[in-house]
Amino acid sequence: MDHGEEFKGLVASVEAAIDRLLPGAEEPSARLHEAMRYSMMAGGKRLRPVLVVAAWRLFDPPGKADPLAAAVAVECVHTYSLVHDDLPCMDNDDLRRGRPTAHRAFDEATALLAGDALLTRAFAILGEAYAATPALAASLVRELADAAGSRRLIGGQMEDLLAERAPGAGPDLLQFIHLNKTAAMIEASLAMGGLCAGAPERSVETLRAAGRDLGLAFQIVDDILDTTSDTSTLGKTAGKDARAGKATYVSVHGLDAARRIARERSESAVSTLRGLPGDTGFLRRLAADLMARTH
Ligand code: GRG
Repeated sequence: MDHGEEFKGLVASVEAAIDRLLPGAEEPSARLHEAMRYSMMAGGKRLRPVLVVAAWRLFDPPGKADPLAAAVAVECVHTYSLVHDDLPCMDNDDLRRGRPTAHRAFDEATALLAGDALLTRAFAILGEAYAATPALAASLVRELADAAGSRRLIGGQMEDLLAERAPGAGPDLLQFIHLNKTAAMIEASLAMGGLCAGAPERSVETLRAAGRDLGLAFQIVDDILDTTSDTSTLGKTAGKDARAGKATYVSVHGLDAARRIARERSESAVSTLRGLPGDTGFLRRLAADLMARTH
């Protein structure tokens, strides 16, 4: 099957599961549920949930668990982080996924609560969907909580905000920020797919390692696109990083070196993926597509 069609098919099954697993827009509090759905159904590339399902497909033990609930949980946490990141106290952005940000479409308090509720719903989904396999439920909760917690996603975001207030970040701090703010959730997505499939721990570790490289490449590409692309193509405000004096791979290393480092990370992810069983072609194509965005 054509790679693009395969990606679209996975996105469609993820989006149907999102619709199924989120509270209905009319359920009280209707305004809160409407805001959660507004941000979750706004489109977006759905990279992380697709990674969950793509990793899960690599392994074939009998009776493996359905990965869609885990995929939705990852997308809930990712979307909460975007909603909060866009708030006036953080990045103060008006546009996300090609639409007004949640606090512009609703109001600041509603956006804050919708983000909180998406984060909480993620863990409720894992508890509900994997109740029949408690060990799996526990390992999924742990994987996602570690990736989203103070040592990873939130810690990366904290250091990112601090670096903005005190410019001059060097390569080590930049790497810390990107490994945690971005790569952690991509690592967790691949690992959670492996966990749902009952993959052996060494394969889950290989998935995390590939996710780390893919996540770094993804963030470097995001930094590059912020300087080379435009707002309507990105669906979010372009050129913001430079205006905010942000530490990015482009500001710290320059555009050419940023492109080279992204390519190296993507190639490293591809070679790590080759160490896994099953057909890793789809995941390797995803890594290649990611790099194609910078040309
Ligand atoms: C508020 C705890 C907290 C964290 C925020 C996600 C994030 C951390 C900040 C957003 C800004 C940013 C550039 C983050 C890096 C990760 C990234 C590139 C997110 C955007 O992911 P995409 O491009 O978005 O996959 P879509 O909309 O396609 O899902």
